[in-house]
Amino acid sequence: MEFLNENQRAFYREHGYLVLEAHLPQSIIDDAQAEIAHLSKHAATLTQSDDLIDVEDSHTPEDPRIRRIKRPDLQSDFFNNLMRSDYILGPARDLIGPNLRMHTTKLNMKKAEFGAPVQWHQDFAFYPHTNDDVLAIGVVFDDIGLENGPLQVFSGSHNGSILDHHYDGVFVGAVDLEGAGLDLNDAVPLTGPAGTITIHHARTLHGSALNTSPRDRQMLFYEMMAADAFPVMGAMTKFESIEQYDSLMLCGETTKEPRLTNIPIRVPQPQPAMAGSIYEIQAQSGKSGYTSYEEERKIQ
Ligand SMILES: O=C(O)CCC(=O)C(=O)O
Repeated sequence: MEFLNENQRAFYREHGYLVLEAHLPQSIIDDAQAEIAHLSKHAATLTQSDDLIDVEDSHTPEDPRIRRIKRPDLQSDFFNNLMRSDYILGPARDLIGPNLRMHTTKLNMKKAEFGAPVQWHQDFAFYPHTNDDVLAIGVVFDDIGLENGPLQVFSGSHNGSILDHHYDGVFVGAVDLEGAGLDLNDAVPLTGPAGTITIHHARTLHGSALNTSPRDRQMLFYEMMAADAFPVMGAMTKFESIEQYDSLMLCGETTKEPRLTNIPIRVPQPQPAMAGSIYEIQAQSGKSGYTSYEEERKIQ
């Protein structure tokens, strides 16, 4: 093992998530903040989302409001190098083996006062694969507490079914907690100081609230899988050709022999009219939405 001890691996297997507090040094956090400020400048030229940046509904060029920086690995050598570093790949290899392929990357900004919620969902509902050695590593660039929209997870949900993410017969990427018989108060908030990383299994049910606090919550997600996990037809994974797919290898060896395991899947079809970012897809849901963490849980 490179980073994780057996207890941490067992915790991930049992609960479907893991938090490594203060995993990154301060120098990386400082450089990341500077890089985010640099990439954010583009928003002042936008009236609507484009290929680089997803903006909040209340965004204007005069008062730029960024919801997400898309594909930071493509926009920034810094974030590309961080993804390929042992800080990120070490724990991933300890959990799902030496051969890793990237799925995608995104930097969810969740800015102070207005940062958008992400409705409850399982990543595997968006991209079912032939096996579930699929995970997301969240890199925390601000201190995250209960007030600024922490990622929340349902412990052990990775061992259950893929829940209904449809509304009116269309895939909307969101789960109705009540309908699924789940109690919000059972969700675990993943908090920690800047430099913390979170790891969640692709079948783990998760979401995060609106950030009404005066503190930003900037969190980058590196999503990846074992190289022998292949997308199921109808998944929202980009698969243009085997060459393109192999260009996503992060480390180890690729394969042309997908590993099939006995896991539940659902296909995210039919797709909604607007199949852009998760925010746009979930906006088409009539399912009950998030307010702030405090309002949700009726706490002060
Ligand atoms: O930003 C968050 O808190 C959740 C992100 C997430 O689950 C997603 O973007 O798919």
